[in-house]
Amino acid sequence: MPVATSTPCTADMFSIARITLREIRLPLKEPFQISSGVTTERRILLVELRDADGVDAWGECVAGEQPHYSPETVDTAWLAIHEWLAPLVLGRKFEDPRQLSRTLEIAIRGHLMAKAALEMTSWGLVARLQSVALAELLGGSRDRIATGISLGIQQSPNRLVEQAVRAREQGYQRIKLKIKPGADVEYVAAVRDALGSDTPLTVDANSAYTPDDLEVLRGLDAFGLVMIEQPLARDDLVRHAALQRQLTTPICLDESITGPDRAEDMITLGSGKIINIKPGRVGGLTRAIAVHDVAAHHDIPVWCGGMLESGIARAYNVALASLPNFKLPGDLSPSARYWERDIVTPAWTMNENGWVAVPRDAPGLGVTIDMDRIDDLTVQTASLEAA
Ligand code: OSB
Ligand code: MG
Repeated sequence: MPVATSTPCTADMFSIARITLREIRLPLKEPFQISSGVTTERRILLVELRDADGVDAWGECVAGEQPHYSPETVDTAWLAIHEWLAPLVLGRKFEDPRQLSRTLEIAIRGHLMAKAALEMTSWGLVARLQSVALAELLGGSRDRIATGISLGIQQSPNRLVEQAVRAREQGYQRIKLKIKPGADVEYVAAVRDALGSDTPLTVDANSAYTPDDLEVLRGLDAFGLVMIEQPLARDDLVRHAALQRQLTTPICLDESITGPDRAEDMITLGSGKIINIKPGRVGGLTRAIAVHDVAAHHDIPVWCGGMLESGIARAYNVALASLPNFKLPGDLSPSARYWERDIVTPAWTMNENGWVAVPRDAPGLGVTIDMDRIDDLTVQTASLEAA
């Protein structure tokens, strides 16, 4: 039987005729250090999808330059999309982005950030095709998102205190401190002392500790932290569960939660009490919503994490964070925290009380791609078309 390639797309279907990959280099205003490495300039992989009628949408891969946070990098994601993922989706008719998500999930192991880049952008495309705001397409109900800041590891406790004080003045609703062995209790104590007991404070270790560090981690219980994020290894839910039983501070998992199954495992084992959702980390928005739903079902609050992304990925994160179980402030800092000039207009802003507005009035992402800026920053491109 001939494959029905001539069937026109119904209103709900979409098809990708062309995928364009671009790498840009976007310098950070100041270096950002986490336990596993420092970033001074972002190499960012951008994705543009276009359907046969020329309707297009932009998205972004959150992989970093080095495999410090996850095994994926800009270069592995470029390879994965170019060689394996693009051929699976180009020219195919999909009923919705969820079907595209399943197609990638079934065929290819791993490469979640590469998959997410295509999958998320397909939501952007469908939002354009259906003339709805992305937040509405995702089922989000909020019109503003509480925002926190993530402060990188500093040279001294004093430097960190200065940054934390400035962040509070700017209105951030929660302050997160990156920590690592040797830059933990003393730093957190200094910040807690300077800010007083009312400012919501959290820490993020990016897997820098082991169960041997129990006494240091218990030392953090003294500071009334809202959570301690990802203290142990990414693939170690069992030891996180043992650690959680020894701590009063809730553990939040970031790197460990790669999809809804890991979220269920965390809940079953008691490995943590809060989940940081990054759609790029879990393979896209379909799976991010599935993690959100699993957590909601078990009364586990979630919040939206960040990956030093540009204003393009920020649009997807803000739309996702408008779902009801995003109950804690997200790492959704405004453009000016990271960049001299973002690659979208208007730039993302936060008001003086720490709220980011969810675009709801315009179809699609709610921001415009700054093509001049992107052209200036582009170092390589590749275009793939349906056969
Ligand atoms: O663990 O949340 C993290 C940045 C890079 C890699 C990992 C993380 C982070 C952040 C940044 O904390 C938050 C932001 O984008 O502002
Ligand atoms: Mg984290």
